[in-house]
Amino acid sequence: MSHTTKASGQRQLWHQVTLFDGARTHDTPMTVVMNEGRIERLLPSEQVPTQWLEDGSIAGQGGVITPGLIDCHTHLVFGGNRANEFEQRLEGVSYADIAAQGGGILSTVNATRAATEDELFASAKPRLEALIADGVTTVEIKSGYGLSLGHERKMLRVARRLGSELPVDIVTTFLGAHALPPEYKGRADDYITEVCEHMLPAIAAEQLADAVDVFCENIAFTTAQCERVFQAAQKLGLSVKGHVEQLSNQHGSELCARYQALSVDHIEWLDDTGIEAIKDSGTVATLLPGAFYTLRDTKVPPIEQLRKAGIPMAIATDANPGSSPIFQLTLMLNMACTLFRLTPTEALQGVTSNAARALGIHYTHGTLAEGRTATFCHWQVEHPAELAYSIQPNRLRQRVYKGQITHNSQGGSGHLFEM
Ligand code: DI6
Ligand code: FE
Repeated sequence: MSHTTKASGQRQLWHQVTLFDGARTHDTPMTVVMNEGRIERLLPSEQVPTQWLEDGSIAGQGGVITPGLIDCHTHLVFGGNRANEFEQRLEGVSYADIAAQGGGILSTVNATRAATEDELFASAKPRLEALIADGVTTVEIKSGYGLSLGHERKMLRVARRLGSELPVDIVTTFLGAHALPPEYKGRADDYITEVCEHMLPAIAAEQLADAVDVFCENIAFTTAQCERVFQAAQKLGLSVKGHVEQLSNQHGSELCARYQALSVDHIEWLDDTGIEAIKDSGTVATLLPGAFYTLRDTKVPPIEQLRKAGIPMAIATDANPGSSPIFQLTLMLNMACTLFRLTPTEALQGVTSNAARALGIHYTHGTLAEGRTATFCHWQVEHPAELAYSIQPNRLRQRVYKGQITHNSQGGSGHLFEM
């Protein structure tokens, strides 16, 4: 068999689709051509050679194509759940009060420490499958509920294993500085020393983490303590990022900017000085509307200022058992628009190109372009804005991951498009 025959035999087309490529929505009907696992061409449908339509197979027609979605901030691996605290909060106890009473993150730490690797894998898998069914093809997963080398390592191994067993790219982040473990009560600086001198080097040596995160907050670690973690990460050549300015302004964003952090996450309390600092550092502003919603926050991140400063904005689920028990990224598109007033285009950039940037993988992920690995979603909607506009599951018609169709459905009850 000649090479040409083989190549054209494998050509698959998504014809006359509305294309959002990660940056913009094309205004003419487009055709996505896949060949040997790559995007061979992205071209206006009217320019598709007739021969291709005859030879190649039409894998889809009509609807919308976007890059595979990227959830760039999750705590997907954890033991137990916190439905009891949900009830407490409904009775008026605050998230910070629950944390101060030894609940919150620490109750998940207890449950995570008690779980085996297999148990953590089994509980995380359906959560990841929910994201996958919603069009997600890359997920960042943080540690941070182990808070000792052994348990943090266990979490990160589970994250890596999820990526090897399911059709999804997993990016791992070491979040040893998430909360103070009970055995270090009153000795936060000593715990940070343990993180910097023992845990982080061991995790780096095993290549279990792609980046390092911290929780810089009055209920967590000080800016000075977070800086020590960043210094240790920098020495090991690992990129950093931070949970900053979520509940108060600790100027964590300025710290992040000084260490060229990949992203500053939450940032409800980000002020002008913080914006000025991250403006030129290449740092992405990651918005987590699910946590804002769950905690019934009222302080909205400074969207207009971020927009004016040209700072890229990403959106993620922050999927975790406490402040954001949410495993649906398309719902975050809606919340980013409804709660934070992003435009649907900004929201879509936030789960594609800008989310890739927040993970430092934008050279390979988050944008559809000729020559790239074919990882994309075919949606049963007529315009990309609909993905943000309505809250509706089962709109994913096909999910293509690294050239393989890993999901194929008619999507709900309607049959909008002819195959
Ligand atoms: N901020 C968050 O939103 C999560 N961690 C963090 O530092 C919440 C974690 C939790 O409540 O379990
Ligand atoms: Fe988080």
